[in-house]
Amino acid sequence: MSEPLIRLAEIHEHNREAGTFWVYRGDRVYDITDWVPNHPGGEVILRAVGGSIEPYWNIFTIHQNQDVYDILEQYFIGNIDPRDLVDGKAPAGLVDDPFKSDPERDSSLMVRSSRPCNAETPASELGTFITPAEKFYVRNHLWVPDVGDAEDHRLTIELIDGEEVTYSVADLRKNFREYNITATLQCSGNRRAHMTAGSRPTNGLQWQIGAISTATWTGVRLRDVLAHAGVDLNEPDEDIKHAQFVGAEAYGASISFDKAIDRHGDVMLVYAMNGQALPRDHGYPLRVLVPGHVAARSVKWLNKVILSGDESTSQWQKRDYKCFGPNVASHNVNWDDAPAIQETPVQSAITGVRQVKGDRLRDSDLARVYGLEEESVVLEGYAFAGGGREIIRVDVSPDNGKTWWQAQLLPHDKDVHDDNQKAWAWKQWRLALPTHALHEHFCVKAVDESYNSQPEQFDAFYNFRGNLANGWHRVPVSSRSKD
Ligand code: HEM
Ligand SMILES: Nc1nc2c(c(=O)[nH]1)N[C@H]1C(S)=C(S)[C@@H](COP(=O)(O)O)O[C@H]1N2
Ligand SMILES: [Mo]
Repeated sequence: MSEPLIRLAEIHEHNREAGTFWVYRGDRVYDITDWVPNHPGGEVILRAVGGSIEPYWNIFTIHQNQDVYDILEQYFIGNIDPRDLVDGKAPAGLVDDPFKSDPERDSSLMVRSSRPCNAETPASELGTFITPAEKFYVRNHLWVPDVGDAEDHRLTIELIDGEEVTYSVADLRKNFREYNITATLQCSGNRRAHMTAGSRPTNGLQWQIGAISTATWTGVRLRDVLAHAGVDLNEPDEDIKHAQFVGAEAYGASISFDKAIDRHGDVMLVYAMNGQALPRDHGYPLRVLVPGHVAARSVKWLNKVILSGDESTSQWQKRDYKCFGPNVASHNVNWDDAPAIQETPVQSAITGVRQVKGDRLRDSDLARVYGLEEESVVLEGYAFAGGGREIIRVDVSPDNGKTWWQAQLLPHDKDVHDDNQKAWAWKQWRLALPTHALHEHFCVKAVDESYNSQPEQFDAFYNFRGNLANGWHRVPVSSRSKD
């Protein structure tokens, strides 16, 4: 054997106190020092250094995947000395399960990884304007922290001079005006599976169309709380450039200070969702809501807001949630070359395709709206743009892009925006087409009020993390269900 043999005692020395970090899996040893700053799961990886990664990967099941094994192999440095093996293996050990107090989830959610929980809203629920809280997609990087009594939970605001002001959730409720904002949250990985299928493999959870949902959120405005804590909103200290948010489990992210205090930005500290207390998965007892921005900035289980000259230093601000050119890969990326994703581009998807005929067609308002008499196909879906930009049009093609129809944008059950409020929520759309128009693939693309739209293909927009996958959504004509 040409690989060096390494004693377990030597591996143990390369622990989190050391400058270089080693781990083992089976009888193979890896020096992962260079990987640590690139790890999508952040610094929690340091828990395993100096020992076996297996008990951690049994818990963080997201790693039980060939792409992850391939990354690990790049750092191979040798085998464990057989003198330290029992039945050809080194001991894996036991670790405490950090997910043991995670909540129960609705069984209809489509689970992409169970520990941490990442689960998408089923297509059947994407066709309604407000997503029921228990069907709202869940995107957790780590475990759900157990924060105890909601009203006692504390939020600390750290001002630019280092001074801290603390509020309980009860203080927030009592001292500030309450607002309701209906807003869509979309994960930057929504539709990543389509980028993979339409172009090349991407790292990350392979979400379909359901890493997006909409709720009515209740809470107070961050700008009001900052003003109370001592920030001069009219002439703020020029050194303040960012508002950083820290979650109770270790997650963190930031937004620009301008967005944080924008009178029309509607950044909120929310404690209720669809009229009920926030569910634990969605940030109980307090989360930030940053409407119009990628959902990664809406930090859950909020502990702290830090006003700063700098962005959050977290993994999820600095090393992830960025898009690079199609030629850039995980081995040659310079993370500092791109800004963190904040506002998001136009997105749309087809959530249902039904065939309607006979009495059902005559009884529906489709016949009246579209003048349809013969057998028809009804398509439904959503369209959404970041930055509060309104969706002005949804174009649907029944023949892979040769001919186009405009979908009907559905009115919402209640009027969600007042005159000054931006378009923070998605639009539901519907279109009925005569069956003779169908050919191979339906496609959809939406257009926002700035006339931004979506790319036709994925190749030219490929990025190795599969973020912001918004190529035209295509579904085979044959996928229609009979009504
Ligand atoms: C050398 C060892 C490791 C490698 C190569 C590795 C690799 C990766 C990769 C590629 C992902 C992204 C997966 C995806 O998004 O599909 C990931 C995520 C993650 N890893 Fe690791 N990992 C390692 C060790 C660990 C350890 C020991 C822990 C915990 C103690 C850990 C915790 C996590 C967590 C929590 C995530 C989720 C991040 C997210 O949801 O975005 N990892 N890891
Ligand atoms: N504290 C904390 N906040 C977080 C996350 C997290 O893992 N921890 N995930 C972020 C990401 S990437 C997304 S897409 C949204 C998901 O919110 P949801 O689970 O309520 O749908 O929360 C964001 N806020
Ligand atoms: Mo996300």
